[in-house]
Amino acid sequence: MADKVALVTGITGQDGAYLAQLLLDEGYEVHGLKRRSSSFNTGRIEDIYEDPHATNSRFHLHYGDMTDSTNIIRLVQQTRPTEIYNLAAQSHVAVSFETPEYTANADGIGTLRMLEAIRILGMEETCRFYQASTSELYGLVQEVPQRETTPFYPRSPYAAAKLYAYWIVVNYREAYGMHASNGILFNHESPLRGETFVTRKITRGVAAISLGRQERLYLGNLDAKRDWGHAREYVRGMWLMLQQDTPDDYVLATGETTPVRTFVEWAFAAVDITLEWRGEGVDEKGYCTQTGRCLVQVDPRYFRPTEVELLIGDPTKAKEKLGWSHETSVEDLCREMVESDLIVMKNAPIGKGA
Ligand code: NDP
Ligand code: GDR
Repeated sequence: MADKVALVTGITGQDGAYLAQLLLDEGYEVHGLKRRSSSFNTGRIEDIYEDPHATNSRFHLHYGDMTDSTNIIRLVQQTRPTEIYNLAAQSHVAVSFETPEYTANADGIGTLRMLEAIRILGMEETCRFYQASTSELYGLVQEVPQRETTPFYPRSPYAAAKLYAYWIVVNYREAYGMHASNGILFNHESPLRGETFVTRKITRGVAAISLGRQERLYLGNLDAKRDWGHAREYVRGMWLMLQQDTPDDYVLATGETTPVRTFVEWAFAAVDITLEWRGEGVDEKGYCTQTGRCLVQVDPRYFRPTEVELLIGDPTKAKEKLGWSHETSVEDLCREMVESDLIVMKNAPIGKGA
């Protein structure tokens, strides 16, 4: 059996794809939990997918679901991981208001199921655990910049579920001496970002508009501010947390915040379109070109019942203890995403969605 065996939940998601590549590069045997889907859901990991019939394959996918304890226990028993990265979640904040019970089950209790599997199998001393915690825990602003000691104030069913997950990780660490750590990650994006998160929605929309394939982009709250970094850099921080002698909780962030509105302007600038703001509302108001063509309109359907207005993280602890810091600026990230979507868009029709 290999020395370094990782089990990654959420391997088909943005972070799972980058983390799987990093772990393979670091010499791990990688097992991923994927959900059964009626269509292919492995697009992000196509490049690292290995034929299961190949000998010496170090990459293995297993069907599973965070809501199924039997599956999780069996998976941990079969794969005997030395490190578990728990990334699986219903991760869309707005959707969590529509599916609060499912979100609590998958994101909150799902984390408990994974920790219990380690305990039931007597692997507390042999298996390290990473939990995908989030800056959404901070919610309503209590302090800026937000750091590990800032009080939490969740503002969505998603954040409340992740709050339970955060504390159950802390509790299992203290109660059973497990090497379990929370990464409190601020927003991180990439060309692999899910299409309905705001950055990707913008960069896809901009690519489609610039190619004449879409008339207009409809968005919600343009005044929200986020601390956006590059996902590839953040998964390295996850891995570093599990390489420490002692478990702990860390903020990963850039320390800079940007309004959604500015991200929109940068994205259009990347395709040489200059926009001017003509106020919110319907008809020809919103972001328009100088000739008056309205390209971005605010649609209240994308407003959330409770919003997180401002996130800006303080990554000092991660820098000092892990030697981690971000590299890519948010403006470069935006440009990379637009350029990638232009390529994607030229090869595939645009879908509809939030
Ligand atoms: P994604 O939404 O891209 O990926 C989520 C993954 O979880 C997918 O693989 C998805 O499978 C899987 N999943 C969802 N529900 C279940 C379930 N019930 N059982 C098993 N698998 C499930 O998220 P990201 O990669 O962006 O984020 C990874 C983790 O980090 C999430 O927990 C997220 O909440 C958290 N996080 C993300 C941040 C970010 O900015 N990206 C910031 C802070 C925390 P499928 O592909 O089939 O849908
Ligand atoms: P967030 O990311 O809620 O921060 O959660 P998202 O990109 O969905 O929203 C960021 C901000 O943009 C505003 N917004 C819109 N959002 C979406 N999705 N669609 C729109 O049309 C739109 N218009 C404006 C939102 O209101 C919000 O203020 C992400 C997820 O990855 C979580 O899983 C993770 O925990 C946090 O980041 C950190």
